[in-house]
Amino acid sequence: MKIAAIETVVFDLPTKHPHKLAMVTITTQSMLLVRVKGDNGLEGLGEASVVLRYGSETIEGVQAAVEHYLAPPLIGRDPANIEEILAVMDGILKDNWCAKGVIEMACVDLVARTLNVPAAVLFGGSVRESIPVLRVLGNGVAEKDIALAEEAMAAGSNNRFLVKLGRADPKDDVERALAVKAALGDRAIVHADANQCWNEATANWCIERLEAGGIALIEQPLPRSDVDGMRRLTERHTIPIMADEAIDTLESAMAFARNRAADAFSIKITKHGGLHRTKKVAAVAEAAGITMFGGTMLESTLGTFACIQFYSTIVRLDWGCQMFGPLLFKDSITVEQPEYRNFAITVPRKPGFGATIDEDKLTFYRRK
Ligand code: MUC
Ligand code: MG
Repeated sequence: MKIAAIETVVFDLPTKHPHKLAMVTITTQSMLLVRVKGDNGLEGLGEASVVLRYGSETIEGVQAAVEHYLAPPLIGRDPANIEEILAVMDGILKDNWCAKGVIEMACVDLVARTLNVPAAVLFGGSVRESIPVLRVLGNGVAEKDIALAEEAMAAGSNNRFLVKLGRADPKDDVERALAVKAALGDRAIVHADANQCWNEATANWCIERLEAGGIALIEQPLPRSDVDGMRRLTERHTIPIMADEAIDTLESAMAFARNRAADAFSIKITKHGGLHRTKKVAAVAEAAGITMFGGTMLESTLGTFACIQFYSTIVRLDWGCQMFGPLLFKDSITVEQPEYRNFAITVPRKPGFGATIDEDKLTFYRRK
């Protein structure tokens, strides 16, 4: 099979309520749909979702990188030769993980659909039928976060939550996270994510209090480049420390593994530049005894289907996944909707990622 065409569409999905992160407040999330068309008449779908100031890419930049640089030399190549596809893209642009990752994602979907197997089969097969799913609480106000968590628990969609910190005064942040944990008690697991906002002294002060108040895990407390600081926090505190922004390339994952600078990694397909590269990062983590979390970049249903298909193959996914995007958005651009049940998301068994585009919805949400 050969790649006959690669097409892109930017679309913007509104959220049900503002989602406040340290970097940005999201009311509309911009995503890029990539369709890789095979000469066999089938197409593979990929989705890139970008959170501004999380990494360095923008959705318009990802589209330009795909359209102008990465896609043209891939036409006529076999999408099953993923290592070759990755090498060709690396020969054209440095980094640009999101742009490379979304093309690779669509190639994987196309190959799996052509073989008529779920994409998980290409990554060793699923080791679970559903994945416990954490919901990020991004209201920035304890009462609203608690109300949202109670609603999610009553609906059976989530009993794991994450409080976003790093935006406010550290003392207020800690108070808010502890208020959420105190209200939910033993009924829920609560993580905290500082998205690189603290220095080491602040992190030590906050982590001691968060741990004492029953928070289960601390994500990316320090700036991404601070491997030594993350190692010291990991050694000093009993509560698990997770690396997120700090690990993107295989080399950065190796540096964290070698230094044991985290207890856990948040892995993400587009952050690492595709499913194959994410599997390599997972292998480094596994070898170092580092557990994993199936992270999100706030994907819509399409990207969510791709992520859960892949995450179902990760053996040490001890922290479950964070694929709550479809619960935050008002609408979706796929015919199929993910199933959230028993606090977990079901892994579909359909060919590829198991998602098809609702063309009317895409027409409505595509950027004009
Ligand atoms: C993260 O884990 O930092 C993107 C959306 C969200 O809620 O969190 C970020 C990712
Ligand atoms: Mg994070």
